[in-house]
Amino acid sequence: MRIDIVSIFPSYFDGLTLSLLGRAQDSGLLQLRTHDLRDWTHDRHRTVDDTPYGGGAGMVMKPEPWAQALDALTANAEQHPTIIFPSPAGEVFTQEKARELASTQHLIFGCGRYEGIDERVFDYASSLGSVRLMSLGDYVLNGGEVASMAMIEAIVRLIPGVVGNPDSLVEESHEDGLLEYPSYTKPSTWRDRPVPEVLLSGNHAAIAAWRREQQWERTRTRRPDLIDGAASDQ
Ligand code: JEH
Repeated sequence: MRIDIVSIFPSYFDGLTLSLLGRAQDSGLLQLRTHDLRDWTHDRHRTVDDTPYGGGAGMVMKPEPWAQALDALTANAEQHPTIIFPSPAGEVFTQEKARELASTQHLIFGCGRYEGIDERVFDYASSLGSVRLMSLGDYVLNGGEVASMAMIEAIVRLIPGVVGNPDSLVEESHEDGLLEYPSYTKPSTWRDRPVPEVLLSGNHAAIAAWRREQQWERTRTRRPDLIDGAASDQ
């Protein structure tokens, strides 16, 4: 998989090239490249923003640097890329969408700042690839960088061979839509807090039943919105 990231803060992504993603890149499964949007400006001040038509607070990103960036990144590409623009007005990014995007060959993330990007860029980008406006969730960020990092981490760990422990992905693919059960490790009593007795019993059926009950109880109290979609046959 090839991932191109366009941002006015490309160094935000330096941390992403470490650990998980670093290993994926070394193994040749992932090619991750960051690009500075200002490289596609041609004025002395490398201007990427301008005032909004119709008035209003803040600035809007100019379309031309974005068009030149997208032209350059799609020029020699074998395949029609998926072009993701993080946006508070996008479809909400979910695990299902991460799974879908993990099977694509080429992703481009366009990270906006200020009040966002001139709307015509999304239409122009549609002539170069499949455009997706995606939101990380219903809260306001200052730009698309943090959202892109979260989405890339969620997508890349699903590429076969990227996650260290494939067992955890097998477990995930059998997910039932419930929250996880609680986990404990040694010591069995820590600062007067014992591990639940059943986990020390060696009774595997009792442990499985207890964990399942914990999952239902936590989902009911913390995420009642998940209950309708959860597998009730367990
Ligand atoms: C934010 C890309 C580019 C800030 C505010 C407004 C909200 C009402 N989950 C996410 N939140 N924010 C972003 C995101 C994702 N993905 C995100 C971005 C950019 C992504 C620039 N910004 C900053 C920004 C306008 N407000 C949006 N409205 C519903 C709360 C009020 C207006 C636009 C851009």
